[in-house]
Amino acid sequence: MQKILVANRGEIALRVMKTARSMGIKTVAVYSEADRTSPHVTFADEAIFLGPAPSNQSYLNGDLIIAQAKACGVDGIHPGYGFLSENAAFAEAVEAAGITFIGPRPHAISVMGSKLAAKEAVKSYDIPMVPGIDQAITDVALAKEIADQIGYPILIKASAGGGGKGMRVVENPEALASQMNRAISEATSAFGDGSVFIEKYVRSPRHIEIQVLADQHDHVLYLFERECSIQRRHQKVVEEAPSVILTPDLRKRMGQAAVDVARACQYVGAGTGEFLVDANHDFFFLEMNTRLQVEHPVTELITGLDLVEEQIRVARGEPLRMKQEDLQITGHALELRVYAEDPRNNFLPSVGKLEVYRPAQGEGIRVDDGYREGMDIPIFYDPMLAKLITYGKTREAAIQRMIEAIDDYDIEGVANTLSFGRFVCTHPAFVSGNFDTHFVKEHFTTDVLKKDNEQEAKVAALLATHLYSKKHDKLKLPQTGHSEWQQRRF
Ligand code: MV4
Repeated sequence: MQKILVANRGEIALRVMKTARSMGIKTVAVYSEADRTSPHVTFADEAIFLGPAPSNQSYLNGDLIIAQAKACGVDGIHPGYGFLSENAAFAEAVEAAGITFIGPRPHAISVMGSKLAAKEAVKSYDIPMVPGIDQAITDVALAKEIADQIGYPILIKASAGGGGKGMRVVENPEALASQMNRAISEATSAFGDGSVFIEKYVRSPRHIEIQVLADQHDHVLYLFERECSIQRRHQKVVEEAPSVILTPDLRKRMGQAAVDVARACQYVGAGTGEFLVDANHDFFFLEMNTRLQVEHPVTELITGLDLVEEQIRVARGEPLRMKQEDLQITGHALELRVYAEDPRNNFLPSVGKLEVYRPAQGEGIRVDDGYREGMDIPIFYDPMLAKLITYGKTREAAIQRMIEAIDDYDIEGVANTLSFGRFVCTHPAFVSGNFDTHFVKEHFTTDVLKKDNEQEAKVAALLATHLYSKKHDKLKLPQTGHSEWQQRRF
């Protein structure tokens, strides 16, 4: 593979190109009107203009991207995450154009893109799943029967859903009919597919995902877990590896389950099995993400692997160079997603100019970002500004580094979630490791940041007074009537 086009923007496009370059592979960027001056464009060996800022006229235009890739002699396309990364038709069209899609086969993408198809595919393996049905259901009477068997509370989910869209908790039989009808109409309008199914609702789960890596020669490895329970409305905020709740035995069982999921769809490349873990430490497979995930760096830091390099090697047909026994967890890594959103104002997206932008740096700190000081943050895309990743020998050390890095990070001009990240990393429940997917809802109010603000304002006022009086002393003229300045000069 001589030349790779990255069909993405921002931090992930840059991150993929850095590895490609380190492997001696030429890089091609694509960009929209809004991204003309972006680092991913200036970094690349070649850059192709796609069109206007809106994604459907640029980064989602698969046909245009493939045509341009062919025209400039690209032999691999890396889709990053989001955009076309989990689009089976795109992966298919890339292959049909004689270009290698750096990711799984279209079959795996489409099977795992449907939750019901995914359940069907893993049926013959012994993978723990939440009690529920694996068929779409529209009949309320039948749903009532099934719900009675499963036992309340139940959860209605959309088969085509993602990010919690179309999910509804039903606490009792009386609420079932109306919730089902709402879920069906929501799924129809959001995904064009009204298929819903029913599961037992796990009340306070932790969200643990397992990274897998598979080659084209039937080898599948698990690269341990990421703890992703710290979310706000299905948007991840802090991720970490390893998880405090996994014992070596549970890690092995979940790892094996994720490997089986990958085998069930003939997976190739880097993928992620999503699981819920309940208070009894029972785990349930939910779904598989068939892309490189935003939070992959924490896995890289604890395993020492470069996941993009592994993706490229596997796509070239190379067998994996390591065995499961060769892999181990070293240290602890945290990732904070820094969003251009205002945590003091209900996380309202904040656009504008990055007047000041100085990322934290230092030992044990990695920043994956795609913006520079002076740039405008476009409104058209995901609001993530940067990923602040810290590493330490222990969880405590990684958390301490994160707090220091947050304090070192300088962003002005655009409201951002650094302060929210600080709130999480200093919260006793997070520090103790005793939290679940309800952490943000349970512990965060805007007031906690306002208190932080008040505290900072007090410190600033004290400091200002102190500096003022110090300066004042110095400026006092000596009794002689000659200032120090005069004495030195004459
Ligand atoms: C669940 C669940 C409880 N019980 N399924 C949300 C997104 C989707 N990927 C799966 N989700 C959930 N599925 C059952 N049977 C709770 C969630 C859930 C959740 C999962 C992971 C991380 C954060 C979450 C927040 C709320 C609900």
